[in-house]
Amino acid sequence: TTIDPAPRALSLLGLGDMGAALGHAWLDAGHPLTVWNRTAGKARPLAAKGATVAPTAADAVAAADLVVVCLLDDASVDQVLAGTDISGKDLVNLTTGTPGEARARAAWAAERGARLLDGGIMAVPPMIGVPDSGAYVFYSGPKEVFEAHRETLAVPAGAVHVGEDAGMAALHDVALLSAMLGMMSGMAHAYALFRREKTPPARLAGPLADWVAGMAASYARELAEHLECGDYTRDVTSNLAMMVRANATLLRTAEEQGVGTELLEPYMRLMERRLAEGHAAEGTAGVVDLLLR
Ligand code: FVH
Repeated sequence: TTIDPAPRALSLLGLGDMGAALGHAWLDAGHPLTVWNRTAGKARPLAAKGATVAPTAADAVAAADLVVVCLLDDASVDQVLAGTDISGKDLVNLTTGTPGEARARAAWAAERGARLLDGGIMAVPPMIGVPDSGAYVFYSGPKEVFEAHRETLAVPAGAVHVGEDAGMAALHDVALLSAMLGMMSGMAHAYALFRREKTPPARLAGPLADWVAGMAASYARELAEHLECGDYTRDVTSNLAMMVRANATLLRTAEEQGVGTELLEPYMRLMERRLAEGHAAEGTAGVVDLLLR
């Protein structure tokens, strides 16, 4: 028989909505937890569950070898960790940032004798610590550091290591969030079309969710395949010439319904540019190239 190792101690700095959710998940799983937050009152619910509240960020960092920060942005990480001694620590930064910020933070940590894992959380707070919620975190940085803490990191949400390069987690995170914005803007336009009718919006929800989910899976793969092979016409499911023509129908419908087209037009303009450059038989992978500056 194997005996599960005791849940490991860690420190958590930042108890906003996400930080607090993480803290509750670790406490519920029996991890000894030290917490710190700029606004001290936010630590109370965690203290009531058994967390030790550190009086300063430096004390929180000193309290454990594994230190997790979940703050507003990179500038707040700078402010909070300034004056703390991170030497010998494994620092996990779950603050959303850019790939460049993550790489700079890894170098900054290394100069101070710490090892950094950067993380991008793909979840909202109510999904944290909930089995089967689908929540997960992209991690990047040294694989050995990830492996050393894998069990602890997997308590609040699934843990997925996406590369030794510290910037990879942020790159994955921001790419997915950017795609989500496209989905949100497309849905805003779709509901606006329905808003002009007596049809209840709820009637659109099911078909919209099914359509976007179904299209997303095949479209994401087709784009990746085209970008990898360089032949944007291979096994094309819908060609650019047809799609640009169909865009005119979307615009006429918006006009009929009295709906603005500002969410659709930037993407349509790029499709038209690629078509004008002579790529009628392609799919839409060429739009990706038009974005590269
Ligand atoms: N909440 C969400 O839905 C998303 C889901 C995906 C990941 N994000 C990222 O997680 C980071 C933290 O987000 P959050 O939801 O906890 O954010 P807030 O509730 O606004 O809490 C912010 C915490 O940061 C502290 N803070 C801000 N500036 C400073 C500073 N200059 N010095 C010290 N602490 C600072 C703030 O402290 P306080 O206002 O309570 O005193 C909170 O602890 C974030 O990167 C999301 O993008 C969440």
